[in-house]
Amino acid sequence: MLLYVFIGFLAVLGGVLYSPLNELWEVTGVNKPLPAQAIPTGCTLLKELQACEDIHIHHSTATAFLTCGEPQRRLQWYPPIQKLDKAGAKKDYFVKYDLTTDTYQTLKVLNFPSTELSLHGIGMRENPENPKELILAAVNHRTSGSVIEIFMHSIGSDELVHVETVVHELIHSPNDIVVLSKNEFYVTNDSPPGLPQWAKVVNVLAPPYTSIVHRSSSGEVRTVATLRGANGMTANHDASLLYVSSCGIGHLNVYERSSNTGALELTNVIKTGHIIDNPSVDYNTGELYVTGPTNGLLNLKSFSTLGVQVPFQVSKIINNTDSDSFYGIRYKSHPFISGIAPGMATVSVVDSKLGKALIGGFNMQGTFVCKI
Ligand SMILES: *[C@@H]1O[C@H](CO)[C@@H](O)[C@H](O)[C@H]1NC(C)=O
Ligand SMILES: CC(=O)N[C@H]1CO[C@H](CO)[C@@H](O)[C@@H]1O
Repeated sequence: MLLYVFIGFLAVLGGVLYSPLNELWEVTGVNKPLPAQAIPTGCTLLKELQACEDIHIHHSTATAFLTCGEPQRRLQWYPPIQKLDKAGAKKDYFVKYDLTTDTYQTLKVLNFPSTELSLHGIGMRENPENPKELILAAVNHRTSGSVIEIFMHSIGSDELVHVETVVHELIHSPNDIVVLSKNEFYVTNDSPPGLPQWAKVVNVLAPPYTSIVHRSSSGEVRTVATLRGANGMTANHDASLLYVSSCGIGHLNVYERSSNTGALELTNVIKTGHIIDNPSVDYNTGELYVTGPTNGLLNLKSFSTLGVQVPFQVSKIINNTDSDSFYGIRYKSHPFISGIAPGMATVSVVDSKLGKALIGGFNMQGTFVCKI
């Protein structure tokens, strides 16, 4: 009898959990075949640019900005995945990459008061007060706590000038940034506050306890949304929409933004079927690209072993013009580039006018440069 009750209980539980578990199973990718080609067609691996976690393109000057470091130090210090050996927390660096000539240089960082620069997500926007300047905001995981660093860059120069370090209790586990002006930005927290270390491992499955925080132009900081597994984030060209990934379940959430109050309203959820990270927009077309590993287990292995080959996929998200748009399906997600990377691919950026793409990853031993 007890057995039947137990089986009945399991059946009910299975029914309730079927949909979320099925989604989870899909994103683990253990049942998916490996990509046919390791290095994707049209791509080369640029070995010099390593551990480049986040990339943004300034389309009008065909320049990409990357945050790079050393993959072996990511095994030591990287708070988002519980790597807490402070010996690994040194100086990452910023690179600017010219997409027309395929040349790059490391940017000099001026006025920077700290010796620690452990970079993660970056946000970039033209300065609304001076279009010859770019504002670059970066997550810095200092050993004394994570902060947001704001820099200014004169277009054409090889310098980043530090202007502010933002420390706030609501910005406790920052992941990615959308910057709007020298003062105003959004940031995702990829963990709830005060979560014990052991619990962070299951965080991706947890209820919607992660958040998006807004800092207004007057400096007021508040939480404007909570969601599951908040991670990479980007905005459309006029920042009327924010795209935020729920990493472990492969969803890209679309929020409408009020430019007056900074409030966000969830208007759409796009399902990609693989783990997704740092989304990016090709501002030539408005189309979106999301990148992530298609094998969750190999991916996890790459967090503790250098150079694990991890299959990945870049998906392209476009406006749905098929007949099912009638049923309210506004977006469609398609595979765009797939292959195997030396580490976890976390971001891709595309300039369709130049026919170029860059694919980086926080522990990748190189960056893919692709002709598309
Ligand atoms: C969808 O179309 C609108 C209007 O043309 C455009 O602004 C937007 O960027 C497009 N979105 C995507 C994901 O392609
Ligand atoms: C900027 C950003 O969103 N980075 C994420 C990209 O992917 C890695 C791997 O999951 C995350 O740890 C980062 O948070």
